[in-house]
Amino acid sequence: MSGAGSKKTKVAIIGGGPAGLFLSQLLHLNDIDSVILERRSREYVLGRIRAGVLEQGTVDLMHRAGIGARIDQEGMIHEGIGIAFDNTLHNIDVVGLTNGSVVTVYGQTEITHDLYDARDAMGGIVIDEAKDVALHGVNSDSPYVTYCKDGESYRIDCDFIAGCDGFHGVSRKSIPEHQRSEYHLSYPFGWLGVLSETPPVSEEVVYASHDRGFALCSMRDPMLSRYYIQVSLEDQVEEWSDEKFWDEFKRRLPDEVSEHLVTGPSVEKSIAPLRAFVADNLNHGRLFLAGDAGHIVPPTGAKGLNLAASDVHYLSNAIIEYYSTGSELGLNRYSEQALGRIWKTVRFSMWCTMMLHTYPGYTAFERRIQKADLQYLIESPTAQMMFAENYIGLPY
Ligand code: RFL
Ligand code: PHB
Repeated sequence: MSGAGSKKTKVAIIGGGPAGLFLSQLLHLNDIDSVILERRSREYVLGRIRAGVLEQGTVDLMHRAGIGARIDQEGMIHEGIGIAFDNTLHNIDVVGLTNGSVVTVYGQTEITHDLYDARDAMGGIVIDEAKDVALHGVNSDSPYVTYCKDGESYRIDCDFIAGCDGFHGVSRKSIPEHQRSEYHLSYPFGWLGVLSETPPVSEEVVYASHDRGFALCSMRDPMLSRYYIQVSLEDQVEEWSDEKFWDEFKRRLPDEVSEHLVTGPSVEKSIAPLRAFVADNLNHGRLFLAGDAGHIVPPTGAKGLNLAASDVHYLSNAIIEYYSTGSELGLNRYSEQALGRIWKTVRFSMWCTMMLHTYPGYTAFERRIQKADLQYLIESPTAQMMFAENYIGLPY
């Protein structure tokens, strides 16, 4: 191709979110070089507010990637979780039900920071504001990617391409449609999320079901709260003044929780639609999909980032095995192995979503069944065990 230059690397990674950064870091620690191509600026990527609840497997992956020091200091260990309905708060004793397992609250923004710092310290190559990224020759032994930056075009030859570019990325779409099988489900509502520099209303994360809609109390640190409410898909974020948000949020929480609510100006506010999606093959020739590029779960249950971490665990191991032994066994198994855990986690996220949200058009009968589901959960040790086992994260 004509253009400003070409490079060669072992793994071209599309997307500099957590999946791409984790993968590049783990490969580098095993002397496997990679180049990350990220469409956005670093400032934009580091400014995104997203996940907050991490399974132990994700924390372990951070340690494997050499970025465990800050989460060990600043991560908030959570031993239980609150479920609220009918103006009452119930606690699920996650640590007791799982022989000592916990989750850690630590923002995705902080993980991304830690990963960028580690990549910089090791001289990792992350090309930001890479435009028009395109994948070529994924079914050949010599794949390559092309992109433009500052008006110049470039080519990177590689052994493998990792598609870590999220749901809207280019990697999955570069697989011919007749060779893709995808499962999609859209929910008739979204989540309005607010970040506020106020002390969290509860020590635990609280999931609240209310006739007016779902609400969620989470946090980032002792002076930073992260709250969500279910909203209609037609709602625009501009329609939600801070005052309107706090008012609605408060109404959906039990009195014993809302009486502790401290309100303040929002420092971030956004609406995300809820969807579920699985690409039923994460491998096409030399292309491997990981994270949101291959699947999306509705955020009830806090699984999206955690699934990206388990994908990267499997994929990094397979690539490391290939370069150290020449075996392609792990690479050939990657899609099936990752999808086994993904489908079970999609199931859990969808069940949580179904139990906790109000659905337009639901009959009184259907609402009663939701309540029975919640009642059963807080009364039955068996149901709580199932919940806790999934919440801490299924084994890798
Ligand atoms: P990302 O983070 O979307 O990163 C993909 C990156 O690829 C870039 N990109 C491209 N680069 C080059 N060329 C292109 N053509 C490109 N197209 C896209 C993008 O700019 C981006 O930087 O995907 P990744 O790495 O797979 O990570 C997945 C997670 O971000 C996601 O699953 C979680 O945030 C989901 N999620 C949660 N997950 C949890 O585990 N726990 C939670 O508590 C949790 N809460 C949430 C969430 C997601 C939310 N939203 C906004 C969807 C709460 C919310 C509200
Ligand atoms: C969050 O802290 O952003 C969060 C917590 C729990 C969820 C989703 C998001 O289920």
